[in-house]
Amino acid sequence: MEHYKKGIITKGVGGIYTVRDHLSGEYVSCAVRGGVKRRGHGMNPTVGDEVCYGPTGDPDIPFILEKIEPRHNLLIRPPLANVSNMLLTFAVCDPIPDLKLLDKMLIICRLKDIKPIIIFTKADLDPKQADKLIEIYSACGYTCFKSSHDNKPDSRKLMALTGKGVTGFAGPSGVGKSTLCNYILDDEAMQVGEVSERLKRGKHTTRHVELFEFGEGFMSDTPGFTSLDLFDIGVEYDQVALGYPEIQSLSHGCKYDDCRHINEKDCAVREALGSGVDPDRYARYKEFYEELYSKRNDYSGRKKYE
Ligand SMILES: Nc1nc2c(ncn2[C@@H]2O[C@H](COP(=O)(O)OP(=O)(O)OP(=O)(O)O)[C@@H](O)[C@H]2O)c(=O)[nH]1
Ligand SMILES: [Mg+2]
Ligand SMILES: [Zn+2]
Repeated sequence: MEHYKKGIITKGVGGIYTVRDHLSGEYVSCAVRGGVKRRGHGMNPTVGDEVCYGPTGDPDIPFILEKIEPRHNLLIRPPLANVSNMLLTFAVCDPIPDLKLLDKMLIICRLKDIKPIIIFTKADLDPKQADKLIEIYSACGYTCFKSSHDNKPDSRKLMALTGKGVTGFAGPSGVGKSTLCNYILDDEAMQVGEVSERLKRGKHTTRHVELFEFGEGFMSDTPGFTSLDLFDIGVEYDQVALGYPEIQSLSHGCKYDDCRHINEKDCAVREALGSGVDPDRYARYKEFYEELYSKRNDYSGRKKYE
């Protein structure tokens, strides 16, 4: 594959993929050869994929994907490969924040080795709720920002946090992901004195994932989504705590090494409810744990402490 060019998929619509060449920075359109999926071990080309591509001789579609490099990770929602950071975006209201979805995304970020950055948008609509949510999630150790019509996160601060990799937006529809993505790209372009490659979609529902150059890396606008099933994704009940750093750090104080923090005696996590542990976050932890545990249908070999 030495003679092929290398790049990253920035967009894929109707079987045609836009690839940004790593050396020239040029964008080219690529078709897919039937065999690429086989050679790529059944991988479907996905935005964020590192690829090799070569010429076709056909002026309509001048290039073709030859190979997909092994991935660091892959997300189904939003559909993105090789994600380094995720901007978990939730409105403080309109639509009301789906904190179950946020907590699920935090579990997935830990499992997939993705740095989560939480952004609460529409803070102008309910400033108190914004501050409350920021307080809860910052106390767990997460990096949080609030964003409103006239006060958005600084693009330079975000760039310092995100670095070279792919940064994806994730969150429900209508929370303001595209609005913020536009703002951040414009803000960056202004600061470096360039014309921005602004998303030209205004206030429309986003239909496709697309990567934009951001600092040394890429930022993706993505369509919103509402449902996410931890069981379908393959999350195990004993992985739920990965999305709850406050629970993990307290668990050293529990009487039992394998405390599940459900109904065990002398559980440091449950003793900290309302002080170190937010009761609503804990309720979601318990719900996810119990749901995955019963779906796994494996009650054997587990100690009961009651
Ligand atoms: N009040 C207020 N409204 C906002 C803010 N940010 C975005 N909006 C509005 O929210 C609506 C949805 O914004 P979008 O940016 O299209 O939302 P999205 O998350 O990209 O939605 P999808 O593409 O469907 O996933 C628009 O009418 C925006 O003007 C904000 O900070 N405050
Ligand atoms: Mg959008
Ligand atoms: Zn415990």
